[in-house]
Amino acid sequence: MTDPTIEFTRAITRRPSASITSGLRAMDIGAPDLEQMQRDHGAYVATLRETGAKIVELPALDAYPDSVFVEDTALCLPQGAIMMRPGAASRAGEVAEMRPAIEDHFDNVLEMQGPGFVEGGDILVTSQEILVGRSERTDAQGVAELKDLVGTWGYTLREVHTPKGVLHFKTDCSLLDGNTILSTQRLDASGCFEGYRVLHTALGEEAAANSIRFNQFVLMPAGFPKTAATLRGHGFEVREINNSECAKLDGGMSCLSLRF
Ligand code: CIR
Repeated sequence: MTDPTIEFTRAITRRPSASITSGLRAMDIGAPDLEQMQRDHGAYVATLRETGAKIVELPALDAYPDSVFVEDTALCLPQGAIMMRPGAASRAGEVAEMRPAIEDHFDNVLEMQGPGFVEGGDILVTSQEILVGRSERTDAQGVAELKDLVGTWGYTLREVHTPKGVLHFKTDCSLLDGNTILSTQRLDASGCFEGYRVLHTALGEEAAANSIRFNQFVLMPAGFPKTAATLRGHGFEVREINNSECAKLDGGMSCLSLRF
Protein backbone atom coordinates (compact mmCIF):
# COMPACT_ATOMS: atom_id res chain seq x y z
CA MET A 1 0.00 0.00 0.00
CA THR A 2 1.31 3.46 -0.82
CA ASP A 3 1.62 6.18 1.79
CA PRO A 4 0.67 9.52 0.17
CA THR A 5 2.53 11.47 2.85
CA ILE A 6 5.94 10.19 1.72
CA GLU A 7 5.41 8.49 -1.65
CA PHE A 8 5.02 10.76 -4.62
CA THR A 9 4.91 10.39 -8.39
CA ARG A 10 5.18 14.08 -9.20
CA ALA A 11 6.43 17.42 -7.97
CA ILE A 12 6.17 20.99 -9.22
CA THR A 13 9.12 23.36 -8.88
CA ARG A 14 9.88 26.82 -10.24
CA ARG A 15 13.30 28.06 -11.30
CA PRO A 16 14.77 30.92 -9.26
CA SER A 17 14.56 34.32 -10.94
CA ALA A 18 17.15 37.11 -11.04
CA SER A 19 14.83 39.11 -8.75
CA ILE A 20 15.53 36.56 -5.98
CA THR A 21 17.95 39.13 -4.55
CA SER A 22 14.84 41.10 -3.46
CA GLY A 23 13.23 38.10 -1.75
CA LEU A 24 11.71 38.47 1.69
CA ARG A 25 13.93 37.75 4.68
CA ALA A 26 13.59 38.12 8.44
CA MET A 27 17.19 39.22 8.80
CA ASP A 28 19.50 40.54 6.13
CA ILE A 29 22.61 38.36 6.02
CA GLY A 30 23.42 39.29 2.43
CA ALA A 31 21.81 38.87 -0.97
CA PRO A 32 21.60 35.35 -2.38
CA ASP A 33 23.88 34.53 -5.29
CA LEU A 34 21.68 33.62 -8.26
CA GLU A 35 24.16 31.31 -9.95
CA GLN A 36 24.79 29.33 -6.78
CA MET A 37 21.06 29.12 -6.17
CA GLN A 38 20.50 27.86 -9.72
CA ARG A 39 23.12 25.15 -9.16
CA ASP A 40 21.53 24.14 -5.85
CA HIS A 41 18.07 24.16 -7.41
CA GLY A 42 19.36 21.94 -10.21
CA ALA A 43 20.75 19.46 -7.67
CA TYR A 44 17.46 19.51 -5.77
CA VAL A 45 15.41 18.80 -8.91
CA ALA A 46 17.84 16.09 -10.03
CA THR A 47 17.54 14.36 -6.65
CA LEU A 48 13.74 14.40 -6.77
CA ARG A 49 13.94 13.04 -10.33
CA GLU A 50 16.34 10.28 -9.29
CA THR A 51 13.48 8.69 -7.32
CA GLY A 52 11.62 8.11 -10.58
CA ALA A 53 9.09 10.89 -10.04
CA LYS A 54 8.09 13.27 -12.84
CA ILE A 55 9.29 16.75 -11.91
CA VAL A 56 7.77 19.85 -13.50
CA GLU A 57 10.11 22.85 -13.72
CA LEU A 58 8.15 26.05 -14.20
CA PRO A 59 9.95 29.08 -15.66
CA ALA A 60 11.34 31.81 -13.42
CA LEU A 61 8.96 34.66 -12.60
CA ASP A 62 10.77 37.98 -12.30
CA ALA A 63 7.69 39.76 -10.95
CA TYR A 64 7.72 37.54 -7.84
CA PRO A 65 11.12 37.36 -6.13
CA ASP A 66 10.00 34.58 -3.74
CA SER A 67 8.24 32.48 -6.38
CA VAL A 68 10.91 29.74 -6.25
CA PHE A 69 9.30 28.83 -2.90
CA VAL A 70 6.31 27.16 -4.56
CA GLU A 71 5.21 25.21 -1.51
CA ASP A 72 3.48 28.25 -0.06
CA THR A 73 0.96 28.55 -2.92
CA ALA A 74 -0.99 25.30 -2.64
CA LEU A 75 -1.83 22.22 -0.60
CA CYS A 76 -1.80 19.03 -2.66
CA LEU A 77 -3.69 15.98 -1.40
CA PRO A 78 -4.79 12.78 -3.15
CA GLN A 79 -8.38 14.12 -3.33
CA GLY A 80 -7.42 17.42 -4.94
CA ALA A 81 -5.50 20.64 -4.45
CA ILE A 82 -6.32 23.79 -2.52
CA MET A 83 -4.87 27.13 -3.60
CA MET A 84 -3.59 29.06 -0.56
CA ARG A 85 -3.82 32.71 0.47
CA PRO A 86 -0.26 33.77 1.36
CA GLY A 87 -0.03 36.13 4.31
CA ALA A 88 2.83 38.03 2.67
CA ALA A 89 1.24 40.65 0.39
CA SER A 90 4.13 40.53 -2.08
CA ARG A 91 3.47 36.82 -2.60
CA ALA A 92 -0.31 36.88 -3.17
CA GLY A 93 0.02 36.93 -6.97
CA GLU A 94 2.07 33.73 -6.99
CA VAL A 95 -1.11 31.72 -6.45
CA ALA A 96 -2.68 32.66 -9.80
CA GLU A 97 0.67 31.95 -11.48
CA MET A 98 0.68 28.45 -10.00
CA ARG A 99 -2.95 27.58 -10.70
CA PRO A 100 -2.57 26.42 -14.34
CA ALA A 101 0.18 23.95 -13.37
CA ILE A 102 -2.03 22.63 -10.56
CA GLU A 103 -4.97 22.30 -12.95
CA ASP A 104 -2.76 20.24 -15.26
CA HIS A 105 -2.47 17.64 -12.51
CA PHE A 106 -5.68 17.84 -10.47
CA ASP A 107 -9.33 17.57 -11.54
CA ASN A 108 -10.48 18.96 -8.23
CA VAL A 109 -8.99 22.40 -7.42
CA LEU A 110 -10.39 24.48 -4.58
CA GLU A 111 -9.33 27.98 -3.63
CA MET A 112 -9.26 29.67 -0.25
CA GLN A 113 -11.57 32.69 -0.33
CA GLY A 114 -10.39 34.54 2.76
CA PRO A 115 -10.44 36.80 4.63
CA GLY A 116 -7.86 34.64 6.42
CA PHE A 117 -4.43 33.55 5.25
CA VAL A 118 -2.50 30.29 5.11
CA GLU A 119 0.91 29.62 3.55
CA GLY A 120 1.80 26.05 2.61
CA GLY A 121 4.96 26.18 4.72
CA ASP A 122 2.76 26.14 7.80
CA ILE A 123 1.08 22.85 6.84
CA LEU A 124 2.39 19.41 7.81
CA VAL A 125 0.40 16.46 6.48
CA THR A 126 0.94 13.26 8.47
CA SER A 127 -0.74 9.89 8.03
CA GLN A 128 -3.19 10.78 10.81
CA GLU A 129 -4.03 14.45 10.43
CA ILE A 130 -3.09 17.82 9.01
CA LEU A 131 -1.21 20.11 11.38
CA VAL A 132 -1.36 23.82 10.60
CA GLY A 133 0.80 26.26 12.52
CA ARG A 134 -0.44 29.75 13.15
CA SER A 135 2.36 32.14 12.33
CA GLU A 136 3.05 35.66 11.08
CA ARG A 137 1.75 34.37 7.69
CA THR A 138 -1.06 32.02 8.73
CA ASP A 139 -3.91 33.29 10.89
CA ALA A 140 -6.83 31.80 12.82
CA GLN A 141 -9.37 32.65 10.13
CA GLY A 142 -7.24 31.02 7.47
CA VAL A 143 -6.82 27.88 9.57
CA ALA A 144 -10.60 27.75 10.15
CA GLU A 145 -11.34 28.03 6.43
CA LEU A 146 -8.78 25.38 5.56
CA LYS A 147 -10.21 23.09 8.26
CA ASP A 148 -13.63 23.27 6.58
CA LEU A 149 -12.17 22.63 3.13
CA VAL A 150 -10.12 19.57 4.06
CA GLY A 151 -12.93 18.38 6.32
CA THR A 152 -15.05 17.77 3.23
CA TRP A 153 -12.37 15.30 2.15
CA GLY A 154 -12.42 13.55 5.51
CA TYR A 155 -9.27 15.06 7.03
CA THR A 156 -8.84 16.14 10.64
CA LEU A 157 -7.02 19.44 10.86
CA ARG A 158 -5.34 20.47 14.11
CA GLU A 159 -4.28 24.04 14.75
CA VAL A 160 -0.84 24.34 16.30
CA HIS A 161 1.58 27.22 16.79
CA THR A 162 4.72 28.08 14.90
CA PRO A 163 7.33 29.27 17.44
CA LYS A 164 7.73 33.04 17.66
CA GLY A 165 10.44 34.33 15.36
CA VAL A 166 10.21 31.22 13.14
CA LEU A 167 8.85 31.83 9.63
CA HIS A 168 6.77 28.69 9.09
CA PHE A 169 5.76 25.60 11.07
CA LYS A 170 7.83 23.45 8.71
CA THR A 171 10.84 25.70 9.13
CA ASP A 172 11.16 23.71 12.35
CA CYS A 173 9.94 20.23 11.42
CA SER A 174 9.43 17.71 8.66
CA LEU A 175 7.79 14.35 8.16
CA LEU A 176 10.20 11.41 7.87
CA ASP A 177 7.54 8.74 7.55
CA GLY A 178 3.80 8.68 8.21
CA ASN A 179 4.34 8.72 11.96
CA THR A 180 7.91 10.01 12.43
CA ILE A 181 8.78 13.68 12.64
CA LEU A 182 12.12 15.47 12.55
CA SER A 183 11.76 18.49 14.81
CA THR A 184 13.77 21.12 16.55
CA GLN A 185 13.75 20.69 20.29
CA ARG A 186 12.10 24.11 20.69
CA LEU A 187 9.10 23.10 18.57
CA ASP A 188 8.76 19.62 20.07
CA ALA A 189 8.77 21.23 23.54
CA SER A 190 5.42 22.81 22.68
CA GLY A 191 3.88 19.32 22.90
CA CYS A 192 2.38 19.45 19.43
CA PHE A 193 3.80 16.05 18.40
CA GLU A 194 2.42 13.96 21.23
CA GLY A 195 1.76 10.42 19.96
CA TYR A 196 4.35 10.67 17.17
CA ARG A 197 7.88 9.32 17.10
CA VAL A 198 10.05 12.44 17.12
CA LEU A 199 13.73 12.70 16.17
CA HIS A 200 15.43 15.94 17.16
CA THR A 201 17.78 18.09 15.17
CA ALA A 202 21.08 18.47 17.00
CA LEU A 203 21.48 21.65 19.05
CA GLY A 204 22.88 24.34 16.80
CA GLU A 205 21.57 22.48 13.72
CA GLU A 206 17.98 23.74 13.88
CA ALA A 207 18.05 24.69 10.20
CA ALA A 208 18.26 20.97 9.35
CA ALA A 209 14.61 20.61 10.41
CA ASN A 210 13.36 21.90 7.07
CA SER A 211 13.99 18.66 5.21
CA ILE A 212 11.66 16.50 3.12
CA ARG A 213 11.01 12.81 2.78
CA PHE A 214 10.49 12.20 -0.93
CA ASN A 215 10.14 8.53 -1.80
CA GLN A 216 13.33 6.71 -0.76
CA PHE A 217 15.30 9.86 0.10
CA VAL A 218 15.35 12.42 2.86
CA LEU A 219 16.56 15.65 1.25
CA MET A 220 18.37 17.67 3.89
CA PRO A 221 20.18 20.99 3.69
CA ALA A 222 23.93 20.32 3.69
CA GLY A 223 26.12 21.25 6.64
CA PHE A 224 24.35 19.59 9.56
CA PRO A 225 26.45 16.46 10.17
CA LYS A 226 25.07 15.46 13.57
CA THR A 227 21.47 15.52 12.41
CA ALA A 228 22.38 13.72 9.18
CA ALA A 229 24.10 11.02 11.26
CA THR A 230 21.01 10.68 13.46
CA LEU A 231 18.80 10.15 10.42
CA ARG A 232 21.21 7.68 8.83
CA GLY A 233 21.41 5.86 12.16
CA HIS A 234 17.65 5.39 11.99
CA GLY A 235 17.93 3.91 8.51
CA PHE A 236 16.97 6.93 6.39
CA GLU A 237 18.73 7.46 3.06
CA VAL A 238 19.86 11.07 3.37
CA ARG A 239 20.78 13.30 0.44
CA GLU A 240 22.39 16.60 1.40
CA ILE A 241 21.75 19.59 -0.86
CA ASN A 242 23.52 22.92 -0.55
CA ASN A 243 21.01 25.44 0.78
CA SER A 244 23.23 28.45 1.56
CA GLU A 245 21.40 30.84 -0.80
CA CYS A 246 17.80 29.85 0.02
CA ALA A 247 18.72 30.03 3.70
CA LYS A 248 19.45 33.76 3.26
CA LEU A 249 15.73 34.08 2.47
CA ASP A 250 14.54 31.73 5.24
CA GLY A 251 13.90 28.92 2.76
CA GLY A 252 14.75 25.22 2.99
CA MET A 253 14.01 21.90 1.33
CA SER A 254 10.23 21.85 1.69
CA CYS A 255 9.56 25.28 0.18
CA LEU A 256 11.08 24.40 -3.18
CA SER A 257 8.43 21.91 -4.33
CA LEU A 258 4.80 20.87 -4.31
CA ARG A 259 4.77 17.10 -3.96
CA PHE A 260 1.93 14.74 -4.79
C1 CIR B 1 9.32 34.18 2.40
O1 CIR B 1 9.67 34.88 3.36
O2 CIR B 1 8.14 34.02 2.09
C2 CIR B 1 10.39 33.52 1.58
N1 CIR B 1 11.55 34.34 1.57
C3 CIR B 1 10.73 32.14 2.11
C4 CIR B 1 9.59 31.18 2.01
C5 CIR B 1 9.94 29.82 2.52
N2 CIR B 1 8.85 28.94 2.34
C6 CIR B 1 8.65 27.85 3.05
O3 CIR B 1 9.36 27.57 3.99
N3 CIR B 1 7.61 27.09 2.76
